[in-house]
Amino acid sequence: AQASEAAAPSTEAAKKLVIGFAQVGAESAWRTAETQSIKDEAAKRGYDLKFSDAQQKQENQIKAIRSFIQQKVDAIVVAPAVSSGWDTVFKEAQDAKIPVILVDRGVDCDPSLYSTFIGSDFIEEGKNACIELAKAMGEKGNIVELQGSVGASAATDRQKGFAEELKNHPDLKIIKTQSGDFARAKGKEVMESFLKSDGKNIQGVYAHNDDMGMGAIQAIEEAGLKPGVDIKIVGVDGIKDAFQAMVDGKYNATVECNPLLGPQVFDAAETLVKGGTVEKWIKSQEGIYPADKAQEALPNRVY
Ligand code: GYE
Repeated sequence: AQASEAAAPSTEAAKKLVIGFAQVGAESAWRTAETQSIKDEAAKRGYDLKFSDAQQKQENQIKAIRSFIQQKVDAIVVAPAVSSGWDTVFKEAQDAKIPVILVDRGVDCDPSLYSTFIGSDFIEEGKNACIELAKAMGEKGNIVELQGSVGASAATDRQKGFAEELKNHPDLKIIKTQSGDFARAKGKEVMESFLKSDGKNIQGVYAHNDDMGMGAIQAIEEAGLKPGVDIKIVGVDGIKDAFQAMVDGKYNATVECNPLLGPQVFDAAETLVKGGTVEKWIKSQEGIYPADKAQEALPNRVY
């Protein structure tokens, strides 16, 4: 008995973790970078990563989580497509004693049903986006908003933060707002419809992510206007394409949101599997990049 007791800790330490990751999909360059970060880090640590792509559907994520529970994984990582509707399945994970780690988007369920949220302060990002857009627009004019996926915390809170900050800018106004689903093609489509109905009245675009901002650039150019000049554009994420567009004079600022969360996610998983506790919100550190900082920053961008 003594020998096996002595051996237990090292066996435990050497045990390779089995982790289930219920990803949302692949709608943006940001999300592709996040998936890569998590896969790379899992490989580096020798984990067995069970990866599921939900194609933007919460029901697929719930199915994936149930299958992870059945397979008795050590921990479940979820990037929640939407913020509501998680109580039942998270309770099932809890009953099976499997920790649930939320990555990049939040939920509105009972907080005791998950271990931690690892990600950004979207309200702060929305406020910063507003400050940057106000500067680019000279504190004056009409804004159209390209919202992220309906019901996603990243969209709800980016909208909220921007709207709060907007109160400090009396000559700026949002005249249209619609979801472009965090995707480039959809962002372009929505921007086209905004230009059709309000063309000459639009001085600014607030895109909840850079991919939709890139779509807006295309729509504005096709309408014979100059993006970044005739119509100012600010987005969130900090993808390489946004930096290139700023260098090209077509984009005015990006508010960074860090997708490279693999190391933090698995540090938390290891602690939780060992029975330890982690912060309820492990917040990302991120920068703000107006166009005049783009040239210098571009070579160092990794996503
Ligand atoms: O900003 C966007 C994406 O949830 C923070 O989702 C994430 C957002 C990110 O597809 O590009």
